[in-house]
Amino acid sequence: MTERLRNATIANLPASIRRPSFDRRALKPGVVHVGLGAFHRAHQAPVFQALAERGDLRWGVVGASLRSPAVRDTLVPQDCLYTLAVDDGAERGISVVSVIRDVIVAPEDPARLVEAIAAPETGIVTVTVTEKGYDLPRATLTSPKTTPEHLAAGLLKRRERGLRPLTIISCDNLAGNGSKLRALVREAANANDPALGEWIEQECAFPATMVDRIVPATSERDIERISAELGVLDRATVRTDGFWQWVIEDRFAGERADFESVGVQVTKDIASWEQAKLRLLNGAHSAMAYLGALAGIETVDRFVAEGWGRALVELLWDEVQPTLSPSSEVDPAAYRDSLMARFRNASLGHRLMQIAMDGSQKLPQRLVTPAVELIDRGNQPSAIALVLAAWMHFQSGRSDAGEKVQVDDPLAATTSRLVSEARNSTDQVTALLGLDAVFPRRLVADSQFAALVASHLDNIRHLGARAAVEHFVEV
Ligand code: CS2
Repeated sequence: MTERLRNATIANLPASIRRPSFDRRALKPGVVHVGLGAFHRAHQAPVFQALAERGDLRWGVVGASLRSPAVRDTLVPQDCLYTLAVDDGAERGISVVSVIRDVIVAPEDPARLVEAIAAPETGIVTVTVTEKGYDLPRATLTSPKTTPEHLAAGLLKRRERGLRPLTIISCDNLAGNGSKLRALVREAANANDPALGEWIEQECAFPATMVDRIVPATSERDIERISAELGVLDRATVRTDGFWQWVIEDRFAGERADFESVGVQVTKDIASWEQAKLRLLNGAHSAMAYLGALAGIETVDRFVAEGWGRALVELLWDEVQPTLSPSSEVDPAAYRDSLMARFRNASLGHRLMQIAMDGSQKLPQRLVTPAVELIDRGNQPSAIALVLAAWMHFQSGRSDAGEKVQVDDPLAATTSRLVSEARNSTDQVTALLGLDAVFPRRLVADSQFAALVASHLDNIRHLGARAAVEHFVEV
């Protein structure tokens, strides 16, 4: 199939495919999005699409990639159109998303991204650059490389031109994502001009957010299957689960979208949502990723289809739930039920190796902080200790069956060296708990906790991950 999904081919799509109801040409570029991956295309872009469908045409998206030209090379030949295939296990629906107007590849042309941020029509910047994208600024604002540098350079131009400030919304799975991004942007700005830093602090808004949608990486098979249904080739298609949630802290600068009208929650109590999501959903995901990868299980649904797998997730949740701050908005029991139903969705095929990526960046906010909080209250977090032991064993790059597993992590070279130098489980745990970027000193200093992790690691080594979990869930 060579004909691509394009403006000119939309009209020929089968009737079952949902098409946009608004005129794209009237769409204004009100949003700049940094990090134009599948998650954005399945999460924030459909929200701006829904606003346009309701007649608010201010929020067309200019997307930017800070890494490779791949996304531009996929989207631009199809007029920035793509399909979203929603599959909640029972029902499937495919719709065309047409809200992206243009794609910028920042490393090729950083000035274009800066200009987009500084454009008068821009009112909102959204950011999905993953946990490791929150780099300290290193370059100057005249040759920006990182996200905070691009943002500070764009804001500098806005201030010089007397334009309105922006609302900059971090949509990454970090605790306090808004204030983290604000601190980095301020740092980049201050290095240039402290008055710019002050303007950003006073005028711009960096709301914290909780974002949730499960988005498996698109495979060649998905592209073939969905294109066959469309009758045209869509190389940018994204598959996702039926559930989605976006909760934004009520903190905006200037004009803002009527987010509530399309199902986004705007709240003063963002911390409770963020905590519940990171610790229950993402925490369980990471647990399944390392234990599952060692046990030779490929997907989330296969993991919870095992009695021991489901029991482990429930025990982990029992352990973590008391660390959640009481909230009138989040009901942990109902939340757990809905998560388990999503995990069981077998039609998504959400691969555990996708989740296993970047563990050193993900574990702190998902499981390490709750572990420290539990220890501070006098409890030993034994389920978390088991997951950390699995992560530590996974760093050797071998599954229990001796197969190679890919450790895709910025710290992979270091962890692999530490693992190969360790003489036994205790050594290995001490060495890895010593990684400042992942574990606070408080944890390595706790000899009881280190011993607990080491005993789990011994079990995993000698029995394998599956039997180690079976042993754990029975006691
Ligand atoms: C996952 C998340 O890959 C991962 O680390 O835990 O991407 C998860 O699927 C999303 O946060 C769900 O909202």
